[in-house]
Amino acid sequence: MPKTIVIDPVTRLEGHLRAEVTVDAVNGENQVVDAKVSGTLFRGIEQMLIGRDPWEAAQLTQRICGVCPVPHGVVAAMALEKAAGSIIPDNARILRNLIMGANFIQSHILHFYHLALLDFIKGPPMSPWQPQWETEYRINDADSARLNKRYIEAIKAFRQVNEMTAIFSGRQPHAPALAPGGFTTVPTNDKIDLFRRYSQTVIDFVKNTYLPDVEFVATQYPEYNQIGKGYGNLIAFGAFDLNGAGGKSFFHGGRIVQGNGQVQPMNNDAINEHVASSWYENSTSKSHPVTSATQPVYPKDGAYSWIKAPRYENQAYETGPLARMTINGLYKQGVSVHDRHKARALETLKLAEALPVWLDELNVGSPVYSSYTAPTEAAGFALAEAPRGALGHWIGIAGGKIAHYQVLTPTCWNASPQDDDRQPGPMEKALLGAPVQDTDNPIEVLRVIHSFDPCLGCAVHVCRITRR
Ligand code: NFE
Repeated sequence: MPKTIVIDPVTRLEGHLRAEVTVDAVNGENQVVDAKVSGTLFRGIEQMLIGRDPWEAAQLTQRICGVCPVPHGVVAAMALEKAAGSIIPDNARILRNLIMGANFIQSHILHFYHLALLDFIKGPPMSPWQPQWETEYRINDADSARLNKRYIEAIKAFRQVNEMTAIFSGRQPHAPALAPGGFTTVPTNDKIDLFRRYSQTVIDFVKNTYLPDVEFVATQYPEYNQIGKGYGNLIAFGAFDLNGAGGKSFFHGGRIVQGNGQVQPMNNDAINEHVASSWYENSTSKSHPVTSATQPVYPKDGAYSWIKAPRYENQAYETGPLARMTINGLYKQGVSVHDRHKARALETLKLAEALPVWLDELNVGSPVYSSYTAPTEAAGFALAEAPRGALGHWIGIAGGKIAHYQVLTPTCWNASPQDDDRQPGPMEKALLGAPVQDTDNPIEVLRVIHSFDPCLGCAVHVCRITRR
């Protein structure tokens, strides 16, 4: 008999995700035969920006999320710079790479130790480790105790990485020094020395702790090398401009179709957002972010999410560290739950080792900001990467104010609902076929979902306005 399980909210992720899966016997094994994931909060930031000074987008869009504010601020600034036709000084480009790199690293460490690891080990009998699903945790007591201690060690590690971002951006989260045109703080020898010292600690933590722990968990649950595969369609926009001309990036963008290894070009004109399953006006469906509107309609027949369904040539794509690393030829093992964790950890090391190199390229005393003339009628967009994958901002300016704004986040790609052709989103597809041993404790569903590191705050762009 098929059984439908609802997990609402799915915990240990950012924001609010609801998962509804149907489990049935297939060839004698209970597995997921249908999956729907929903963003259950309203997406509001774009409307809030309408009528504002374009300059404000780099600050306000950072409030979409406390985990990845830096890429939102950087991409918003880049979109306005494109609209204004302005070019930032080299120091600002390097500072952006440094604070974005540190932001990715803190997010990845936080994800593994505080959000994903407890799917695989039994925690101590106290909060915040309990309650946990009543299921078989295969890792023995001694190794579980060792890994549980990491919970605290990882807090220390990512706190320090956040401090690295704050050294150059003024504060973390939500960097005040990040502005269209460049930075409002300057690099000094003291700041550079402190950042360099912290970089070495991070490299050591990732190399000696994070990477071995990810590998160890993978050896204990080898079946997750086969579970959670999904479509095998991977997309990246690319990020970390290395030469100022936009011609050379630390991660280039591209696509891989159905895991065939061949990297195809990525052309943003081929992106559209479907809303058949989303609580938005149907007439806006399949539009490109440069024109698409965010018109809420609730309730709506057939809809089950506040997340739109971005598609590339009307196909669903997974994005994130695994997509970036695979598209850049730096990861070649496949697509699965463990592949997402392993690629994320390997990317963390690659970025941590890049930080001191970029730091050497800063020029103390050289400019960090170029002033520009704010356009009155213009449009611009910027594509880059956030920790969870491909991120784009589109801005339209009329009468000197924001007339149009669209944000396309990584979790919109990954946790998207079914599209207009009823194709499931990447996370929904990855859940199909996942075995579920005990429908009262569907831990396998959580392991697949957490491997994507979803952030629903980003996906629905929620904003809470508190009135005094
Ligand atoms: Ni809220 Fe974010 C990242 C962005 S996820 S964490 O990474 O953009 O959609």
